[in-house]
Amino acid sequence: KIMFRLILVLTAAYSSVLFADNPIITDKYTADPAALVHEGKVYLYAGHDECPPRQHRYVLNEWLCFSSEDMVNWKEHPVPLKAKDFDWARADAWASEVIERDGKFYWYVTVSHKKIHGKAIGVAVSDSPEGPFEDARGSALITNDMTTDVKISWDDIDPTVFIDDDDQAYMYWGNQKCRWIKLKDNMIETEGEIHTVEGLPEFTEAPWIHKRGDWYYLSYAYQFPEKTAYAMSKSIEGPWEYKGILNELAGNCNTNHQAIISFKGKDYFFYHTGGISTEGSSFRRSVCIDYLYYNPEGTMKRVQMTTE
Ligand code: FUB
Repeated sequence: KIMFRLILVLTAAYSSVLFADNPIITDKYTADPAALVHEGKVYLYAGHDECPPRQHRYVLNEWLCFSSEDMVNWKEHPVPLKAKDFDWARADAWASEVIERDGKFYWYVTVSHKKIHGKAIGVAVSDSPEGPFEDARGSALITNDMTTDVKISWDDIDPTVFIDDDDQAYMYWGNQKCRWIKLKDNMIETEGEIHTVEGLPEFTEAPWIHKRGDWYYLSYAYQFPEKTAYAMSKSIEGPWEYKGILNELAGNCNTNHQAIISFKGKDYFFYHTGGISTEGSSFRRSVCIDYLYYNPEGTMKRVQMTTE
């Protein structure tokens, strides 16, 4: 009987080592994943949740970078960017995304502005996806006073950047309203007007743009607590047609922030949950990854969140 129990315990321990791989990073809290595929590797960029014990608020001072060749083993690259690397920023390393253009890597980030009340969007640049990164302009790309129809101070957050087939770059972002603007070829200046996306029901925040075949996809955090919903379009500038829920509430966490990529013939959905936190979870989040599947007509199947 003792032997039988021992075998059971050993089997359970072995299984958990082999299969319990969500969340993917377990030695620190990681939030707001953004993923980049480059030269046979996936780079994961995430905010570092550092909320002190017994407190319940967002404390993020830096972003982290990890890479993997197989989506199972992740290597951390030492702290490549902090909110304070932007001289004009006060704090708050909120959601971000990295994109490559002509051999340079541009990291679009959300921070709090020192002088202009509210959140702002900045951009850092590096010659390598692993950094080191430095502020690319010395000033914010978008500040809270540029969009005055939403009366909260955190409506200019969560940038996602996409380069279309004709090489025109676009940045989407927002909380409560989803905005977009063109970027100049240098990737560090905006071009033209700020637009507001129509037709995204209950848009909260966290837009992510990706393209597959002829379809553009705009996924976003929906309601609060957040699910992930998405819309599709035949053009990056819309109109967008709402397609429904892509991911349910992320476990014990109020926010739900996704990134979507294809890598080595498979599609992946990155998100965060409060998975490994023992003390409140909305402020101690952990990045998870699950497979993403498409239907034949291009819509996306609802994500099955797993612990594997
Ligand atoms: O991590 C801070 C904020 O929480 C992000 O900018 C939002 O997307 C939400 O996840």
